[in-house]
Amino acid sequence: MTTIWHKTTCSFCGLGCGLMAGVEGGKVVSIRGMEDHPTNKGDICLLPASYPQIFTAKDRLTQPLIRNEGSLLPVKWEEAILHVASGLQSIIQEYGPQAIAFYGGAINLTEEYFLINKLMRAAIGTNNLECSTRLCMASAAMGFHSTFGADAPPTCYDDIEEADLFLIAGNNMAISVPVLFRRLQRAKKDNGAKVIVIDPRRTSTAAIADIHLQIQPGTDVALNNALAFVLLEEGLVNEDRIKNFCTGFDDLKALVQLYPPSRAAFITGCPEEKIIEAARLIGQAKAMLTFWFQGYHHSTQAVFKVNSLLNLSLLTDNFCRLGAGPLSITGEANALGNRWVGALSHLLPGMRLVTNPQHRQEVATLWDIPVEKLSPLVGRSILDIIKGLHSGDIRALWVMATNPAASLPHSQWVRKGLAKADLLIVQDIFPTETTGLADVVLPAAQWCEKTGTFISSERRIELVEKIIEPPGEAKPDYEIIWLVARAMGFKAEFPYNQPVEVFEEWKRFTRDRICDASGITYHRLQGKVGLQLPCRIPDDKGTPRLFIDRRFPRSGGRAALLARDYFEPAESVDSEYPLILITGRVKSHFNTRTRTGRAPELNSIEPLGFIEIHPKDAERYSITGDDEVEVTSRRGIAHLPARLSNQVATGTVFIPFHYGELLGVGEGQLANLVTNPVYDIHSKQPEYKYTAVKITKLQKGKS
Ligand SMILES: Nc1nc2c(c(=O)[nH]1)N[C@H]1C(S)=C(S)[C@@H](COP(=O)(O)OP(=O)(O)OC[C@H]3O[C@@H](n4cnc5c(=O)[nH]c(N)nc54)[C@H](O)[C@@H]3O)O[C@H]1N2
Ligand SMILES: Nc1nc2c(c(=O)[nH]1)N[C@H]1C(S)=C(S)[C@@H](COP(=O)(O)OP(=O)(O)OC[C@H]3O[C@@H](n4cnc5c(=O)[nH]c(N)nc54)[C@H](O)[C@@H]3O)O[C@H]1N2
Ligand code: SF4
Ligand SMILES: [Mo]
Repeated sequence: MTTIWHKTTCSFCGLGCGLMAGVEGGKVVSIRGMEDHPTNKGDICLLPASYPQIFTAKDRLTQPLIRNEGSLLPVKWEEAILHVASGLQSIIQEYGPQAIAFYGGAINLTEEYFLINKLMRAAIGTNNLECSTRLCMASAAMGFHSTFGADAPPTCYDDIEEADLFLIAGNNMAISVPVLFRRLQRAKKDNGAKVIVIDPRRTSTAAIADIHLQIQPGTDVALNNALAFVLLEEGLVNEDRIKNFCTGFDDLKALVQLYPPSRAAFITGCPEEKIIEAARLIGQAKAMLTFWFQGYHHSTQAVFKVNSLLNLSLLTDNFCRLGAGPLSITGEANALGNRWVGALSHLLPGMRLVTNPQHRQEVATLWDIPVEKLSPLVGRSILDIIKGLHSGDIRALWVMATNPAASLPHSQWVRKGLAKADLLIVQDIFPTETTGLADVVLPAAQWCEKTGTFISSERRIELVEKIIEPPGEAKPDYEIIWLVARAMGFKAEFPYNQPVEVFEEWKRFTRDRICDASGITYHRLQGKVGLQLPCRIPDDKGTPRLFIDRRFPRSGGRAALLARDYFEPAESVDSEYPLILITGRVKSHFNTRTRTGRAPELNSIEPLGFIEIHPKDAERYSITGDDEVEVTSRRGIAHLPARLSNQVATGTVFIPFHYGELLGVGEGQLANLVTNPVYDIHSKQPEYKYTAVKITKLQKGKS
């Protein structure tokens, strides 16, 4: 049989690698990297390579299910849609629109986020619209916004080959974005670029560092302020030049006086000389590119961490120049599309804000609704939605393409909340920890089974096309949304038949904004590599870099240097809970494992969870490798086999967060059984990377 190859884009992380999917007899049989794609140039990581096994997993959801006397039973689509629509309507009638909430992932299509935005905000009239971006990129978005006035990542991947210094903070890219890591390694080898890694663990990313600053978890702001101190102290900052395009210089200068390297060394546990050495490298770099990720965002100081890192780029003039600036990778495939469509409770479509009256007016005009229909009140963040389920203020929750029962912190509390909903609708492709709690399960078509757009971390918009049929009765999420909307009575507002119609409507919301997609059509993207937004007119080739004229979208046009004081994480270690738990990722699983756990090739690499313990700590607790360990926090208990490792420092332990109880793992390995549901007050992003725990040995390992 001949294989027909289709161009597509990876649906795992937000790097957005160009892929070729080989289809034979209506099945995807092979996935490889697209040779001439500018992002990955043919390279590919483990995850998409095994996707053919995910397509053929036996337990795909193929029929809508409704809970009846405790059991989820198959029903026809008409019945499921009617059930959802009438359930939502009766809750709106009884409790009002603020009793409804939606919670999505960040792997849906831009078109799908636009539709759910229209339904929630313009039709139902609530801003309780959230997505897993809250757990992932909300702090980057907020950091960008406060520092230079817009959530607009300014650099591009081609800056990698132009840089002579990579500053990588809280990002284990060797595991989480391997294609990017390899590109960076090549640039290091070819151009002699230097690497600084800031991470409390000795990761495989830190292994290539010229300087590894192995800080205590949560202490980045103190470190960044000390780096700024040295830069200023050693005359590595051109004050006059910086003041031309930045505000706040004097305030920042005053604050960092409180952070001499000696004090930062005390707070971070990182030797003073190393901090000075790193600052000198930063000050002398010709072009510094900075990367950061969840080591920053999963913190109650997340936005301050981002601001204080952006300060370093601004202070050293490493901004808006070839090879220089911040290059934050987004977590999931369409996390940037999700942000730009406005799928968080404080946003409106097209990089607009709920609280801005002019933005509300613009959106109301575009949707042709009275402006009063758009609530001026910021909706609930996802953890506040869970609180609302507990209190009874939220009565219905619609979940699409995310698995909150496994991925939110303090999962027992989350599950109790989800179970309290009068109506829990869960739209997924597989049975998950969350579908298990649902009143209605809606089977969705997945990547390659539907058409729409993704926007990658460098603002590149790509078309991902339908190349195979979804199994059984599974439907694209966009179709499910417009069917529910119509059944709720919004027929005129949701007249769509094809995603391209939604895309064309969305484009109008982007006009003259940084996310301007006016020059994009599906036709322009079809079979080709995407274009970088803004792309304003039909023959516009896109915009690789933003703000090259050093005019920022803040009043006065200058970026903000922000003086951010360090404070401690929300909970602290003590004699009862003496260890700091960090949670994160392994190479072979993606998030809650619903897809990677179904690819035998991937699953066999790390089929079970584990806890990494430093050999010295292990000795202290008489633990040897493979021993079963009980991990207890102030909220819950998990059980995991021990893995002794020098990757973690003494006093810290690490658990990968992927392991819910399904797919042969069983109860007890989920990191979120013990994590803390507290968040950064600015971004409302949870502190997944700092939990005080104790460990005890349960039983002797097999070996
Ligand atoms: N294989 C694989 N790839 C993935 C994913 C996956 O699940 N599996 N998920 C995707 C998604 S959604 C995301 S968001 C990304 C996340 O990608 P990353 O952020 O790179 O991954 P994490 O393992 O969550 O955390 C990164 C690092 O932060 C460090 N860290 C912890 N606390 C601190 C701190 O206080 N300061 C500093 N500086 N560092 C700290 C941890 O030790 C860890 O090495 O990966 C994406 N790619
Ligand atoms: N302790 C701890 N917790 C964490 C983290 C951590 O580092 N530590 N990381 C956090 C981060 S950064 C993130 S991004 C979140 C991720 O948390 P989640 O969003 O819960 O993770 P996923 O497993 O990616 O969930 C995606 C879901 O969508 C389904 N799906 C896939 N394709 C489609 C589709 O086309 N349509 C529909 N309807 N469904 C689809 C999948 O089967 C899966 O159930 O977890 C967060 N939780
Ligand atoms: S690095 Fe990210 S985008 Fe590229 S192939 Fe791997 S998961 Fe996909
Ligand atoms: Mo993420």
